[in-house]
Amino acid sequence: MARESLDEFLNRARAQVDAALDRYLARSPSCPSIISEAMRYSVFAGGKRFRPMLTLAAADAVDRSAEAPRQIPESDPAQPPSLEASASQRGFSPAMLLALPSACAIELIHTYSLIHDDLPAMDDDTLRRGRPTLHVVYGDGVAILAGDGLHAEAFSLLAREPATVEPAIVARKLRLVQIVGEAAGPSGMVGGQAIDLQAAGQVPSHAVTLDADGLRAMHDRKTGALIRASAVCGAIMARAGEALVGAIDRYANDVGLAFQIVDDILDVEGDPASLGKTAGKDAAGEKPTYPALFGLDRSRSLAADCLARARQTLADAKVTEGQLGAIAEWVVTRKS
Ligand code: GRG
Repeated sequence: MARESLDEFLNRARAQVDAALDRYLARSPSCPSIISEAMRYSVFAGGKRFRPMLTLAAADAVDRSAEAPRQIPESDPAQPPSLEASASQRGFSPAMLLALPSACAIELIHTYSLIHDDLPAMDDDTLRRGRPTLHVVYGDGVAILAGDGLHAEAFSLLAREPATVEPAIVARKLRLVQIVGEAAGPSGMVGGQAIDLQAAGQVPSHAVTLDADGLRAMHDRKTGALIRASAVCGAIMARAGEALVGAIDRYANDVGLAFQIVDDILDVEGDPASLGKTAGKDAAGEKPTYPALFGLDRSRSLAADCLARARQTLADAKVTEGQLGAIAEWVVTRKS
């Protein structure tokens, strides 16, 4: 059978992620409708779902690789609710189904980070994913609370799903809570965002100037950590051994760096209509970026180096690529 194209995989996986997010997210009367509406405004605003795709593709790749069994024997046949049943009919492997909640949890954290990043106290942006930012529509207070709500929902979801008392799966879920918490917290995304504020001169008493190493270190925390966690969660839920988890982590490290470099390039070159956000903001804010430090050509070649290293990592670890290679390539060649 011909291998599914990346587009086919993305369409299939996105549909499952969107359906699962809709099912998982609290709504009235379990929470006030204004919070439900605000969270959903941002979660369903048309994001690319890059991180959940990485989680699912990593789970699928591990499932296909020799080191892990193709089936997950300990999944509990008494448990699957209707979402899992329908996902299964659409060709999701058991490993991908086990990874789906963590894929969604990470998208919730990513969405919260964008909501807070857009606030006047942070990046002060009025356009995101082609629509007015959440605080423009609902005000700063509700936007802060919607971000807080998504953050908390993510950890509730990681603990809750897949709903099973199977000890091996419960142990993996607990490991994911730690990994995602560290990636999103002060050692990861929050720490990176703090450095970003300092570098942008928004904390005058603690301003810093970043050189190339400093820029890399900021991005490793701010965007890289959550991207790495996305892939690693998929691998762990698919029962990857430690060597394979390590390889997927190194692959995602390069993919995350490429993602950020390309994002910086698009901020200079991108068409605002297809970017869905305000282009040229980095330069306008005199932010340190790859094009600013290295120029556009060298930035492009740095991103291409990341792609080559990511592919080599998979080959060295004898990972059956599945969609992981194509996703890395998409990151480097995407136009928006
Ligand atoms: C507020 C704690 C806190 C953190 C915010 C990630 C972040 C930290 C800010 C986002 C700033 C930014 C635009 C970074 C560039 C890379 C990036 C994360 C782009 C947005 O991610 P995409 O392209 O967005 O996956 P979509 O809309 O497709 O989900």
